Amino acid sequence: MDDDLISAMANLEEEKALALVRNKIKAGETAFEIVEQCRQGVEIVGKRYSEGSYYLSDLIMSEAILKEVMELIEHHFLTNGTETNGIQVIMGTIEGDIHDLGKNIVIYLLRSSGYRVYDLGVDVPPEKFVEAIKETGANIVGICVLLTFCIGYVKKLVDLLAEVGLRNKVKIILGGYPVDEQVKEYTGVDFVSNNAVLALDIFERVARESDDIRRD
Ligand code: B12
Repeated sequence: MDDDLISAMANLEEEKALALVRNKIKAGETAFEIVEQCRQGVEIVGKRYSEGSYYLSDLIMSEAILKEVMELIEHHFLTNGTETNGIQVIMGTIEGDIHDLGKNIVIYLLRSSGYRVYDLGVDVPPEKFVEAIKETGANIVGICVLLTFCIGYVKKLVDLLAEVGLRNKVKIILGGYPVDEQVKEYTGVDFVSNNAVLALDIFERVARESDDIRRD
């Protein structure tokens, strides 16, 4: 994988990044490959921000560029949205956290693969996830968390699901920059992923291996 797009994203070179994306689409790279390079670039933006060489305005700029990239990608890889595999998924960014670029990418990839996704948005309290599960009957839940101090709310959601007797009826997939095996163990979720390719693999595996997954 070339790292030209990764560095254009990291250096916040908007025009260059968009031109590279257009070229990569023409050259036949997949949406997954392009998104992953952008994610790696934006990860460097985050590192520079925490080291103090980038400011909040730079985070905002990286958001703007990534949104433009996603528009290009959606335009080129758009499916007609009518094909569905009937599998229902609830997605949301957990309470206290408003990061949603990664969540929206995963939602886009899921919808393109035929999933019916209910997007609860950002800053979603555990109770709202539970309500949505009850209302829709969906039994796959995707949660996004980027702020480490919000990981506790994910645990709160898992505990709440146990309390109301729903924990065994749903599979919970947690995604976002800080998640790893330790976070999985602490929160009690079923799977974790910090990249889009692995995320889609997990959803496919859960759908394949669970007979009682809710379909339309
Ligand atoms: C862009 C950005 C912002 C944007 C967010 C815009 C938006 N609409 O999302 C803005 C400018 C608003 C922002 C605000 C803040 N941010 Co910010 N932000 C980032 C940055 C640079 C990139 C995040 C991103 O979009 N990455 C690109 C996407 C594609 O990657 P991703 O989110 O990881 O998603 C991928 C995977 O994780 C996975 N995935 C994601 N979600 C899901 C869900 C499921 C179910 C699955 C399976 C997979 C999955 O697939 C995705 C595709 O590959 C990160 C740095 C970083 N390393 O992540 C900091 C970062 C997350 N932010 C940080 C901070 C501190 C903040 C602020 C507190 C700053 C401030 N002082 O105000 C606020 C918090 C606001 C809030 N309450 O949430 C810190 C968090 C530190 C920590 N330990 O908690 C980071 C790590 C930067 C840093 N190094 O310091 N931020």
